Amino acid sequence: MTTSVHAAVLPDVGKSFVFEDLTLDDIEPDEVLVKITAVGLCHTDLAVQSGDIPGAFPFVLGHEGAGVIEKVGDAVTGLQPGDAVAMSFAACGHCRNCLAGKEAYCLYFMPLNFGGIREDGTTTLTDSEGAVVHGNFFGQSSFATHAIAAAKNVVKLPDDAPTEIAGPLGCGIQTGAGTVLNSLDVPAGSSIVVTGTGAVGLSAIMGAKVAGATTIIAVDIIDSRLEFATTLGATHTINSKNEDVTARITEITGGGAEYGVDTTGVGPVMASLLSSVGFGAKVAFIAVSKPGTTLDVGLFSGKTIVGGIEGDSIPQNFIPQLINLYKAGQFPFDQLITTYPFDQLEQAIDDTRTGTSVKAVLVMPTTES
Ligand code: CXF
Ligand code: ZN
Repeated sequence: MTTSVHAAVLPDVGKSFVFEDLTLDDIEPDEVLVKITAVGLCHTDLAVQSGDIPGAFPFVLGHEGAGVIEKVGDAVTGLQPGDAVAMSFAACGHCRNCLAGKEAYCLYFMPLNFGGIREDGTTTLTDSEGAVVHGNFFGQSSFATHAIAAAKNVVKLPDDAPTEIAGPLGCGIQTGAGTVLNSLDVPAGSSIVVTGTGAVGLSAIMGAKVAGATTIIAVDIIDSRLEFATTLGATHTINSKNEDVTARITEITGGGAEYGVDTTGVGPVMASLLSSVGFGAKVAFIAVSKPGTTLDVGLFSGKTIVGGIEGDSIPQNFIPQLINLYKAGQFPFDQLITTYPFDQLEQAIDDTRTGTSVKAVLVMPTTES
């Protein structure tokens, strides 16, 4: 049976979202139908809108969805209608990287998450004229009242989890925290620099505090964000508009930090991070850079650079861990979130671009299903 959904459709690159009623296909045996409760807005949605990452148009974006399962396919085990879930990225599950437990590096990550089609090439959405609208963005397309996802790409939430704000755990928040806790595996007592204090950077800072890093340096150009970073665990802040980043970090750490995370994707910021870490340091670049961005690597001998995806997370393991840390008061990700009604998507985008909101979450209207 198909489902009528209300969705925000991106007609093409550079256009605004248009709200439309669409028809969502029936699920396949390995899929679930999720009634979306709320969905986070991630900079990757905006990168597709601006054309910095290619997409398939018209396209329903949204990839930080959380909600309640309405229907499960015949082959699905371990999930049932009524389960609260967060949705995460799509991975094929059978390529060499997936088989090695590295699903964030699925060889088919880009087509599965940005291609607008299921793995078997079919599409899931049509408009009122019967024309194809691309869905399956990050295996979900959750800027809509319902979404289809492969069962393996959803994470069952504990009964007392905050479903309304859980969606961003599936992308931005796991990316920041996971980069520190999984990709870099930062040890207690170490020093780390995080450039950019958006949702991903602040999640990296919270992750660094959880890891027990004792020198956590936040770099940004907005003083209010740096102050916020301090409340979440940053021990030092640097406004790179006013201060020499490398000189300050060298002074604070006595010769260069041990770990670095760039969440800006801006060439000169990444270069300053590279020159601010010492020999033996490990640096993760995790933002989407604008096409044409160049990086002056300087003298990076003795340093390791990784281009991480999704914080090397295995969402089914990592998201429940983050929720446990949240419940223990050690990972207050709720403080990053500003909620908006779904129909205020454009306002949420404006506030995200201007920095008024750190992590916008769009809450779906409550209706009988
Ligand atoms: C994305 C960024 C672009 C590459 C794949 C992962 N992260 C999430 O928004
Ligand atoms: Zn994202």
